[in-house]
Amino acid sequence: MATAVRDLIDASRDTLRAQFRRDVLTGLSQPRKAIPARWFYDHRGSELFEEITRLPEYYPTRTETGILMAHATRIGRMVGSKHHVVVEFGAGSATKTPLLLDAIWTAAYVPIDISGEFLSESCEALATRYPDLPIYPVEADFSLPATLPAEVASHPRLGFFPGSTIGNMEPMAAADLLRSMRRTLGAGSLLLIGFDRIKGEAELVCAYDDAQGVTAAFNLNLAARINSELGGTIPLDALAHRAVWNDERARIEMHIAAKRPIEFDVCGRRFAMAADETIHTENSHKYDPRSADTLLLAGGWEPVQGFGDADDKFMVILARA
Ligand code: AVJ
Repeated sequence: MATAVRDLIDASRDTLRAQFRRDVLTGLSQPRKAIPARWFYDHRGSELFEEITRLPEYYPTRTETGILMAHATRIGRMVGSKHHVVVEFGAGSATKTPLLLDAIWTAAYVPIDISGEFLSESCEALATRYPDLPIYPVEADFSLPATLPAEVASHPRLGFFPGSTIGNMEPMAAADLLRSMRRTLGAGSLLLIGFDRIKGEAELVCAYDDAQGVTAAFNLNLAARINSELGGTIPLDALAHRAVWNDERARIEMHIAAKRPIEFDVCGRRFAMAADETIHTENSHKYDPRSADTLLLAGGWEPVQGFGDADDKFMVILARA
């Protein structure tokens, strides 16, 4: 690898480390401790998430995949015979992308992801599978408006935002993100977006507190990461995973709870947690068809057609800007 490229990667890693440090120190200093969910995804965290998607309790991934497979032909028909540029937000490992690329006419594929490393890996895999498809990866934070490569300017666009990732955001931030996507893609564009549905509390809690403890490991990995990357002294054996349904906000919350009173340092600063006090680490908002439509409209997207599964667990909505 050229030295310049390596320097760039090192520089972006430094910035990420600085942002992690700032988010953790700020988050632990609040009266209600909270750390943004994006910090779950270091290498180990990404591996654990992949493992989560295969758990028997974690229905979203396999349900959404089933919906995309079952409705591929209809989605293709609705998108029409014009070649679209597919822009995937937070593409990650891009495992669901072929389901869409096989269903519609694609002029080019533009995955936007904050992790350049992950991005180049998934692009390589897609390039092997679609040797004639132009791919333009964009390494960027998908919550900020991005400039699409000039090469794709002349084609209509289809945004792809699967996985119910939108659920990680509080409604106001989710509407902001949808508006930002509208700006990136332009008026008249299409968006195919996944939403996890509101369902019985027991099923939801199990999906975020599985019997094998993979989700617990995923959640607690954040504390281990603080210790190893920020010189933390959090006693990991004093922590417990907690997943709770917040009915008022229609969301699953994940917390890291202290089993006993603890004190620890992070970056030379001292913090304390009382027994049962928690660090709020994730929100996963759930929607019904109406609340999803309302959110899309607030973000500047007109729902065109919803696609679901037989058990009403998950939905994929096609919308137009
Ligand atoms: C990747 C944000 C969609 O909220 O279900 C899985 C992350 N957290 N188990 C979700 C997650 C715990 C997941 N999203």
